[in-house]
Amino acid sequence: MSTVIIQAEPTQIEVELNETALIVIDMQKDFLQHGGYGESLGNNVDLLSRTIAPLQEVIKVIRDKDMLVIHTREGHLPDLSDCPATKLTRWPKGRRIGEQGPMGRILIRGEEGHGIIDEVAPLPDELVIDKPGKNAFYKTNLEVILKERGIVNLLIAGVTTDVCCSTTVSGANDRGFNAIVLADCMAAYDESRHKAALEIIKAQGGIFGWVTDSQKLFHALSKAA
Ligand code: TIU
Repeated sequence: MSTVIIQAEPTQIEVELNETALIVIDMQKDFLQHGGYGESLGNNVDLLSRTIAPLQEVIKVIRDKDMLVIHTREGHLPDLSDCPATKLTRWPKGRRIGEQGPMGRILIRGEEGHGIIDEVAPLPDELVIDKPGKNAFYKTNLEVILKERGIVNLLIAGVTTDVCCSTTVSGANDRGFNAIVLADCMAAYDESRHKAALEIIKAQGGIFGWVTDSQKLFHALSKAA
C-alpha cells in the first residue's frame, strides 16, 4: 500500500496508488494529425500537439510505478452498424465518418487514422478500449475492468478536453470513481473551451472531479513509499 497526496483544484486529493489508473483518451491520428476526423470537422489539429511531451512523461512514470494504464480509441465498425445516423450525417458529404481520407476511412477501426500516435503508443500488454461514443463508459466494458481491479481513482489525460475527456469525467463521477484531470496532458481544439471544461469539472467544490497537472503528479509520486 502506498498513499500519496496530489495537489489539485479545488482541493488536494489523497490516493492509494494500487487503486489508481491512468486513462489516456483517444490520442489517435484521427484527432491529432492532418487528414483525420478532427480536421474533417473543421478543427486546427495542431492545437492538440502540446499534450504529447508531458503525456509521454506521465505514461513513463506511471509504468515505472507498475500502475494500470488504459488507452481508449473512438471509432466505428467498418459497416458503420455502431454509428448513429445523427453522427454520420451531421456534416457535409466528403467530411463524414467512414469516408476515405488520407489516413484511410475516417474514424473506422483498423484504419491508419484510428490508430494511437506513435509517441504514446500502448505497450502490447496494455488495455485498449474501443468505444463508439465520446464517453469511454458508453457501450464498453471499462467500468467492469476498473472495478475488477479495485480501481477507485482515475488520472485522466488525452483529447479533447471538452468532448471525450469531459464526458468520460462525468461518466466516471456517476459510477463512483474519483476523476483527476491532468490539464497539461489534455487539450481542446479551442483554448477557451479547454479552460471552460476544466472550470466546470472543478467548480462547486469539485462537482465532477479534480484538476491537476503532470508536475504536481510527479511531485506526489516522488513522495511514494
Ligand atoms: N475524442 C474526442 O474528443 N472526440 C471528438 O470528436 N472530439 C472533438 O473535439 N470533436
